[in-house]
Amino acid sequence: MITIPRRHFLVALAGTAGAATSLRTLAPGIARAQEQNAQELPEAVSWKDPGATIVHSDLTVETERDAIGTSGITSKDVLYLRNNLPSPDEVAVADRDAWEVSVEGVAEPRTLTVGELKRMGVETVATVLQCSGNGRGFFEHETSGSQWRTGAAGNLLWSGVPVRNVVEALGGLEDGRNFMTSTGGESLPEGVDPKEVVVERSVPVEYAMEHAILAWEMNGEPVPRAHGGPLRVIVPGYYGINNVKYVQRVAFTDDESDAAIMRTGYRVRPVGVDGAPDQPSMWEMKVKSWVTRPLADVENGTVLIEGVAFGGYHALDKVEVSTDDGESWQEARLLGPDLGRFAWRPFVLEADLEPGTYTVTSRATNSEGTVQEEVTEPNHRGYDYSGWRRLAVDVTVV
Ligand SMILES: Nc1nc2c(c(=O)[nH]1)N[C@H]1C(S)=C(S)[C@@H](COP(=O)(O)O)O[C@H]1N2
Ligand SMILES: [Mo]
Repeated sequence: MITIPRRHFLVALAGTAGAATSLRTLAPGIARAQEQNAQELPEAVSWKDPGATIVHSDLTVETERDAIGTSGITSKDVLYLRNNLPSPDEVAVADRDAWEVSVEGVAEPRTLTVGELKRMGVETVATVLQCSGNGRGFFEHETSGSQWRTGAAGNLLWSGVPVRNVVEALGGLEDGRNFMTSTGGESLPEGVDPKEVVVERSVPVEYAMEHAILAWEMNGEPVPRAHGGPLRVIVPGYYGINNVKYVQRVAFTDDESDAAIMRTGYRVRPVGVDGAPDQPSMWEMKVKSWVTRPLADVENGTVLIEGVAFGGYHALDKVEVSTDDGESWQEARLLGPDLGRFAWRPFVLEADLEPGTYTVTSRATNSEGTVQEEVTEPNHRGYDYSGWRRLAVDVTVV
């Protein structure tokens, strides 16, 4: 049996999925994965582009690596989907302005409609939305959960009211409120302890007061139901899970939520160790980048090597590209407008390449001077693989 190094397998997979390659020419594992990818888009997101997405399950859809373009904003048609539970049904979001959210832990706690929130102020922010498990498929240890490669991330424009405006309108925070705890509006399965299944996340209150918004618009349209409409919490710079969709309760609390998804879930810990509240929570994102194109063979001459880069919690400073597996690096050119600290930036390096095979990768640096890691140490749940070595792609120039 021929063993393909895992990275090459993944690259081959990314490059062939969606293409009309004969299944017979592929290794059995790749063919199997391709058959899985041929699964139809779930009904809730049937409007997405089937050629640009990989369906992992009814609740999880990934963006194809080369479907991220160079314009900087991710279209909803290709954006990944990650649901823990089915979204509230259509009826619940039919009248968007009537959707209600209860606000607690303020001087005058109240239930507000989206219509009322829209009169409290508006702000627009561009953010990377990235699942904690993005890159899980690059870890070598066995991990449960979707084996995402690069496609559980997008860069979106969100409009909504700053959390601070809402707090001010309701008389300010009560004393001792250390966290903003947001609860998703899904109906929970019966016969299960709600604390075990509810999507409820806490983030530090000072950060929420500075940066979080309650968003009703995404990329110039009402937030699609599958992506959290009518109302979604956006915590720029924080991992996807903190961006609670169809939010029905925003509570300023003394302590972090005791829901499983906060208490033991999304905790970074060594392989084999159980989740516990004293381990780091998946809050601030790391500096990261990856090459998106080319993934298939290219003609020799000038080759445009494209990708995306972001600073995570901090702003992006620069991104470099290597065509020799990390031996040497050249600074890439950032494309388009700078959409701020929390956005990603497409990049390009115009490389003159002779025929041959090149191991191409990228490495970003944030405004604090932190350089994207070469290798991500294993963690139990396989969170955020960001190591540039395994994110590399092999490009054949003919
Ligand atoms: N209410 C609710 N919010 C949620 C989730 C969910 O299942 N329910 N999933 C979280 C996770 S794990 C991620 S990565 C992002 C995914 O957002 P998207 O489906 O819009 O891409 O939403 C987060 N917010
Ligand atoms: Mo996620």
